[in-house]
Amino acid sequence: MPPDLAPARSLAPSLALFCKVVDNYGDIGICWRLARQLQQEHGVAVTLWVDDLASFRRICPAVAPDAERQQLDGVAVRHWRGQDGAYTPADIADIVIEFFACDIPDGYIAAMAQCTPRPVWLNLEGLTAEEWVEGCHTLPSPHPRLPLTKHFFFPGFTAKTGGLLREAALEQQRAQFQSDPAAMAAFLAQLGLAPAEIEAFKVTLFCYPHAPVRELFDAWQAGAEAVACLVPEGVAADAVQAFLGTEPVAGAVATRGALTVRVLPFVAQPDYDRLLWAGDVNFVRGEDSFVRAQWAGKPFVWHIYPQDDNLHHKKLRAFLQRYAGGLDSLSACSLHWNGAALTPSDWPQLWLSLRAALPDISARAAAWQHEMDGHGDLAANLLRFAAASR
Ligand code: TRH
Repeated sequence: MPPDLAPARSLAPSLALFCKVVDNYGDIGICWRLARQLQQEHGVAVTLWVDDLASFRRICPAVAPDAERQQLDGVAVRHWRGQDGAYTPADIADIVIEFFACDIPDGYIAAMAQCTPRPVWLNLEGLTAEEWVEGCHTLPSPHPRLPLTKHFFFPGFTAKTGGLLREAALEQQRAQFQSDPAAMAAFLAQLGLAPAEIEAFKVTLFCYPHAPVRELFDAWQAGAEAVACLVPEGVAADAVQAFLGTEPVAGAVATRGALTVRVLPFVAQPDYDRLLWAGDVNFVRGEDSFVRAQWAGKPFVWHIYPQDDNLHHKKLRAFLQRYAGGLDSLSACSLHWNGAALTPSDWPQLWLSLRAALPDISARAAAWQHEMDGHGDLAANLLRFAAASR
């Protein structure tokens, strides 16, 4: 830990993180990851308030879906049932984080205003590679009535942002796993893969339903190389069912031509990392799996979360500009995968070009990791900012 982080431990003994699950698993995925890291690496006493325990349980099977309060991996988890409730200053944490501008209860805010000193209040925003983020990171937003100031905290890809979530031991765990083919094979076998699938070129597929999955399956099926496509249960369900000819439940598998599609159980977060480490190419989506794919050091194709008026295409291009300069096949594949290309999609050709460029794309993945490392990790950056704000 850098020496200038040391005071954060004593200045930030408690932290409340409020998470509203808007959609899918990324909201709770990010908050759960951050909560654990703050507790485990920095000794912060974290309370995670979350409104949807069922979604939480899919990425963390230890979650009890009916519990008002539970302790998980050293984190106090509270079921956030609504905006009502009475709070006193004794209930308020030293650092209060609202994720994605979710409205925290009025009573909690009123009690925050009564604290001495006042808590550090942050709005942890979504990840984007757009340049404007640098100007907005850490900007203050005074409360209209109460003596409180909230600050924006943006994750990001440059030194003028909060950086990316990354656990201190992650790189070592990944290196160990990837240098141990027996462990990797055992892990994949445990997920149900047959030896031929473990030997094949492995693609993990996590995307939104509108991705052109059928076209990609057609290209792989007609290709010369054996491809094992591993799809978590519930993902691209229509295309997977059409390929399998059966319900796409965990364990379902079919081979046509060169392609085997296998439905995997949804796994706990640490196992999803292992899956990405074992993949030869990873298709990821949203925010958290997108970042994990970057730490996996493997080539990846990102399906960005769709927004109105195709705002997400701008964000996709901003990322590709930072990441994929000189890697035309990766840019082309990414734009076509997201429906953002200006030309018709020729998936056999797009895939062949990407496949041929994998050594260059892998080299870029390693250089990118190194570059991102230089910005520190989001949890440490956040604590450093909080300590300086108190
Ligand atoms: O699930 P996502 O699409 O989530 C989000 C949310 O929709 C959110 O509202 C939106 O703002 C955001 O995307 C951009 O994709 P994401 O972010 O990749 O989150 C998935 C989480 O699920 C991530 O923490 C990894 C985890 N996961 C597992 O733990 N096991 C699995 O088997 C899989 C496939 C994923």
